[in-house]
Amino acid sequence: MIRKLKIQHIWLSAMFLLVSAIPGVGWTETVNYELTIAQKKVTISGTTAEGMTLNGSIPGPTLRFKEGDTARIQVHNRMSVATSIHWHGLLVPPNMDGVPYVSFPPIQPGATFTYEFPIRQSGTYWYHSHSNLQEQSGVYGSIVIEPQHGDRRADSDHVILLSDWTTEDPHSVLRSLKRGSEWYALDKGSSQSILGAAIVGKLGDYFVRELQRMPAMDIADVAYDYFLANGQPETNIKATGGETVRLRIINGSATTYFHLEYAGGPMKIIAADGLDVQPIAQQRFLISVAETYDVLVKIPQNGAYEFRATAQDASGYASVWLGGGQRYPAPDIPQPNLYQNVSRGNQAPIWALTPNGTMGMPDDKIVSGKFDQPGMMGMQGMSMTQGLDDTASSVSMSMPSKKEPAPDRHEMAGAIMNKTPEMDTMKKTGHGTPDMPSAQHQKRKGKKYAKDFRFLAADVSSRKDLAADGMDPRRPWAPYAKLRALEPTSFETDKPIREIRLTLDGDMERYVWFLNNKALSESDVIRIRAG
Ligand SMILES: [Cu+2]
Repeated sequence: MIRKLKIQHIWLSAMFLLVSAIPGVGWTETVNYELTIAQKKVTISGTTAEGMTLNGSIPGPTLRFKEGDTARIQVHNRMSVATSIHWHGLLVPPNMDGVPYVSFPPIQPGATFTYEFPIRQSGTYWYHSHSNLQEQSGVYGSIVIEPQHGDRRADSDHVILLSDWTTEDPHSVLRSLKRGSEWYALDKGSSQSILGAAIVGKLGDYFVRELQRMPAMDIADVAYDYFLANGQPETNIKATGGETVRLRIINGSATTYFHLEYAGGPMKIIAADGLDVQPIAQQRFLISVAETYDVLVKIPQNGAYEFRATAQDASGYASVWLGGGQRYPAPDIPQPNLYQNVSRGNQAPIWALTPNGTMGMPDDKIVSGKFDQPGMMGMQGMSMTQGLDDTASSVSMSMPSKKEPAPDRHEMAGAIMNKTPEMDTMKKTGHGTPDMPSAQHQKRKGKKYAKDFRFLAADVSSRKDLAADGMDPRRPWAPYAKLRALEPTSFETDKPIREIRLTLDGDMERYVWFLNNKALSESDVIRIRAG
């Protein structure tokens, strides 16, 4: 009898241990959502266009969960075309990832698909259609996951979902891009000419670029009608003076990078892509497509202060006013000086004309597709950082429209926070300071020059205030180099390291993209071995 009791006791303890070891078990809750995707006419600032809505609106609803919950989301397709929803950044089983033809068959017109998966993380994420160009048409929304044990860092918590909006059919946008014309550049005033280069004193850079047979540089390829925050070019968030507000900023745009700034003071970044980071204060920083940042801002005692997301090409912006009363706008961001060549110091490889030059390995190896060279790093005595740096540089040079910073070397976002000698020079040369709200504001609309036939009206040289990306602290790169994880993330040192080279390249005229000299459509899987 005693013996039996003891066994029972051990059995129960084992059960208890097992149950507490599985996160979520014991307090798991199934959270249900229904999303209906439909084709609908959408009016933004008085302009109506064909859109795709989630539960009747753009963006779709914010899906809220708590870590440990089970998500059960029914997606109804009320459109005439197949669709899908992908949960960006969520750790889900492969068949719930929502990538059509890869993880599941697309959701056919009239059909319903039920996603069900455990919520194994917390933070700010988003979801979007993974079919054709539906994301550009409006099929996206935000995901907020509370941590298991709560978070008391802010008095209130708001999502700011940024996006870009064109009244043009996205397929016609893609056709224009593939045609390689200057249509959008003329439309938004980023076209270039030899005369314009002379006006801004960059004739040298102009000729170098022409010699490289490179098309005129641009920051963004599409001219948008509007940039949106939570579906509107301008919106309000209720906030009280003295409050600390957590803004969950999501870049749900199709192609636009944004400079973010809050007129009420610096933003403290506390999380990036859903993961908590060591907090850093930033006055202005760049958010790339599909990224999320959580920031804390302090609301000043009186007034409405603008949170502004300016498209990187400075063709327009979205505004969110925090608080009420007198309005304090965020400052304008200077237009990009597209005539200025990006520094070529450590980017020499990309200017070479052979694969050998661009990829740093013999041509015959590249031709035969032997990119994967285990142990190459050791042979060349390259450090991990150098490798990363070079990769980042070649990405930024071969695709100027999607610029990634080379960590450390070009990163200048911090300069804006602490006044530097360079900023004094800037003042002397007549540039404004970043913290001075200017009286004249950029128009919110992206397109504005297409109907203006004045000589050079659409040329970069006719813009008043120009600044080069990464070289002028008023146009900083993304803050990656400054972000630090809360826990160590480096590789275990006793594991063998295998380097796989991926060279991203593109033909900007034809708008086709390459991985290791092969068109994206021809690229194969990358095989890796366990361990
Ligand atoms: Cu995504």
